[in-house]
Amino acid sequence: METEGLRKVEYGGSLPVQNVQALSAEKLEDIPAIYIRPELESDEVSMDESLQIPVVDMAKLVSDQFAGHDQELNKLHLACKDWGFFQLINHGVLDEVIENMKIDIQEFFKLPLEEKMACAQEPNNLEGYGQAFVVSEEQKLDWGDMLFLLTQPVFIRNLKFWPTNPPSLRATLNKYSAELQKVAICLMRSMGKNLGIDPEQLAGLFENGTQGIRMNYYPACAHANKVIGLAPHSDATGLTLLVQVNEVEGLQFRKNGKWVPVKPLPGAFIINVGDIVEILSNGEYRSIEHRAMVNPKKERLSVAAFHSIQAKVGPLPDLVKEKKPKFKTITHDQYISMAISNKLDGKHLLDQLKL
Ligand SMILES: O=C(O)CCC(=O)C(=O)O
Repeated sequence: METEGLRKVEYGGSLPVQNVQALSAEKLEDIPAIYIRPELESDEVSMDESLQIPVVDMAKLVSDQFAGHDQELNKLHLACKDWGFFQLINHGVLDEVIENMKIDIQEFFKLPLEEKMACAQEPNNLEGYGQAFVVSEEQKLDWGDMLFLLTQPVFIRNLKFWPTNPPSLRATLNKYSAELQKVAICLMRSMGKNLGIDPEQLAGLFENGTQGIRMNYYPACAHANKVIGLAPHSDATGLTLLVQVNEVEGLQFRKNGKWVPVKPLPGAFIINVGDIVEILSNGEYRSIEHRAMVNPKKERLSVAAFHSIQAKVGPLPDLVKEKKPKFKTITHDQYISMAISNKLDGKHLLDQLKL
């Protein structure tokens, strides 16, 4: 599939709303109604401890000399087909790179509001410090703030949104971004093998693609069972690599109508398939709805790296030679504008593209 040429991508914007960290510091007895989610009362959260996402060992995936290589490829294939989520161990990214990312982002969110606002979002631009996907005055709001930055390729970086404090953050993010991009591309190669296509085709799309990193901060909330940190959504991008920063759990994904809490393994990346990979794979792989919940006593932080393509979005031609395409093919620009107008809204974007 040909790429459409790299350029700066316009990701639309978010309406400015109150900073949640500052709001939570007011220690209000009642929180504003705009954060209260009545739907949570009827939600079912799975208590089944055995329902945990698959764990994939990257060292076994990359080398065919490794005993268990084929089984690991199969494990990855089933994880992408049946779960849309997995944890990746032995990924080769040094602990130090991940730990520095965790330390620096915690330092950033600890800064006084005025200092963080030096990187504030601007109208019609999702990058910067603020909130995700607020598109109407009426919509319910998430109990969280975030810093979103476009990180790869290097020339799309908009450094005015990159914090200068803590002083090490820019270099830390630069290293983290490059390392995770390598892991994502490597996984694409294995997914390509599993899909029975030229692995370089899928890897190449992501090599020529983009990466954005969202650093999420969910303050503690005394009414944690009534609010959502990040509303249910599937990722409009291709592949997401997430780390939970401070041991506070909160990520849940939807399986068989229930919300299943993820228990992160130390040092692992939590990986999920996004809408673009579901489309490229002609529906073979699944992007799954997930959400972030809030803790009543402790703040929660996470760092999500989103990997995407800069090419037409549609099933890979080699996968629809003998099979009917399940999705329309549209230009990258059309895809981006649909993704923005759908905001974080379940899986509506995919439904609109289904044939
Ligand atoms: O905070 C989390 O665990 C989930 C984050 C997430 O889903 C996102 O940033 O899109």
